[in-house]
Order: sequence, then structure tokens, then C-alpha cells
Amino acid sequence: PIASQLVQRRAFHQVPRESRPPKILITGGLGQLGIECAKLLRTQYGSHNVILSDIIKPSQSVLENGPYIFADILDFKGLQKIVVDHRIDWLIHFSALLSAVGEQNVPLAVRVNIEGVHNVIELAKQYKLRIFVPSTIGAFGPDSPRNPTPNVTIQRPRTIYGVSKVHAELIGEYYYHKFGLDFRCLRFPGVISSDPPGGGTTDYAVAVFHEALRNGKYTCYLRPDTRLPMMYIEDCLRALLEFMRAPNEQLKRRVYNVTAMSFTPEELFAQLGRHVPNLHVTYKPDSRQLIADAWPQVFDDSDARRDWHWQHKYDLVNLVDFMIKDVQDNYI
Ligand code: AKB
Repeated sequence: PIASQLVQRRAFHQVPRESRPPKILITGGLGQLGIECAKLLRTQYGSHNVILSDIIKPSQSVLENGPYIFADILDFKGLQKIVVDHRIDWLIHFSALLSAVGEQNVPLAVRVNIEGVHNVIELAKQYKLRIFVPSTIGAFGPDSPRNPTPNVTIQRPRTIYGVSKVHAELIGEYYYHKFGLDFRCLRFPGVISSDPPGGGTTDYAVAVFHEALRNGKYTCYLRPDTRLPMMYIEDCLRALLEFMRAPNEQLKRRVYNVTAMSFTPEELFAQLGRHVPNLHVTYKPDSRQLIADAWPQVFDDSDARRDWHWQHKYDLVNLVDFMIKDVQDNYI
């Protein structure tokens, strides 16, 4: 019997990771992407296999959707305990201060965006986790080519957010080459979802839907001709899932640009006018304009399309149609 137990145990340990669903921890889970990301992953891997975490008290509906726990990304031991207790395989690290809010509190952005990444990268190395860290169009700066911005080019961002994301890309690649860490990173454009983001430069493209449907007017903090790369949340999360599932052999790099479209405020508001014909827009550019002026206008994601067959589904016209419906159903 002991021998057969041993055989059984060995057999259990030999089950390759992919043949059972991964156990996934999402940090910063109550930000713009976490709740919808957990919903998508739960449809694929089962509710109990996807744990949402943050330092914020969750709403009742978050609790009803699946497991939620407290996790502070600055507490390394606390994170270790979660990974061990829940036998985590994949870590999706969303915790970050975004571009505009990072400029308001640089020391906090350094702690959350840089120290936080050190903690999760080291944890992923120790416990052999597959780790996803999002990067951004904000990882480029005024010296980068802006139209189009290729996957590999000059990166000299001028926000602490951008600096911290370049740091995440580099340390992740370093751990991959030095320790074999399965680090995966997508540079996202502005992500458009009905759940409000917090403190980004691309947020106008979300806020305008809420304001237009509530009040019929909006004051935009970017100039009408500010072109930025964008993507609907469903495309963003599908990119994340497909990329996490891609076999290692398919990946020619650890960091990929992904995008779906590029538009200006003027172009977005013109489309929105189909649904809100009397929409009244005024423009009052503020410090976020300076950030946007140094970011890519058109993002070249041909490497992702070639290597792991990335394809977006939503363009500007159907993005607007879906957003109107999402905001109306959930917020109005
Ligand atoms: C921001 O505007 O800061 C983010 C981003 C593009 O990374 N939405």
C-alpha cells in the first residue's frame, strides 16, 4: 500500500500544470480591469480558481461573484502566505497608480508601482508562477516615434507611471533571462469600459459616456485633435487571456504592444452624437494634455498579431454602441 501511495503521489505531482485549471490571483482587483477580468477567467477556469484581491472593502456584488481576499502588494510575507495557502499558479498584477494620479503623488507611485512589482516578481520566481504585468502606451515618451510606435524603440517616458512601467518591463525580462521566470507583459492603450478608471490620461474617453448620458454635456481636458491608441475592455481582457494561454514557444518576446484603434476626442464625440444628438462639448486642456502629447498616436502591434495571432474585434463604431449600452444598463 505504501508503494502504491507513492506511485499515486508521484503521479499527482507529475500532472502537468496545464491539465488542471490554474489557480489565479489578481492584485489591484477593484481597479478598472479586475472585476471584469475575474468574470472572464472564471468562465474559463471555474469561480473558485480565480481569487480577486485588493486593499479595498468590496461591494456585495463582488463578493457574490467569487472569492475575494485582502492582499497588500507591499507586504511580501502576506503575499507569500496567500500563494502558499491557495496554491496559486498564475499572478495577474493590476495594482498601479495611473499616469495623471501618479504625478500628484510620486512617492506613493514609486512604492506601489516599483516596490510592488519587485515583490510580485520575486514571489513569482520563488513559487514558479506565471506572472502577467500590464504595461502601457505611457511607457513611451517625447523621443519615441509616435505614428506608428513599434514594439522595440526608444523609451524615455516623462511620467513616474511610464518610468515605473519601463522598469517593470525590464526587470521582468531580466528575471526571464536570468531565472527562467514566465513573465508576460502587454502594453495596453487606453482601455474603454463602463467601470470608471481612476487617474489616467485616457479617462476622458470613458467619462464622456457617463456625462453625456446623464447631463448631455462634457468638458474635455484634452484638445480635440489629440490622437491616442484605444481598445474596448472586452478586447483588452481577451488579449490578456489569449496571451496567458499562448505556449512559450510561440512567444518571441516577453513584452508586446497590443491595440485596436486610434481616435481623437473630436472623432469619438462625433460618433457619440449618433446616440446623443444634442451633446454639448467644451474643451479645457489641463496638465494631462502634456502627458498625451508625448504618447504614441498609433500603436504598432504587428508582432503580437504575427506571434500569437492577436486580433481585435471592436472598432470605434461598435465600441460606441456597446459603451452606450453598458453605461445605460449599469449606471443610468
Ligand atoms: C492612463 O491613461 O494612465 C492609462 C494608460 C493608457 O496606461 N489609461
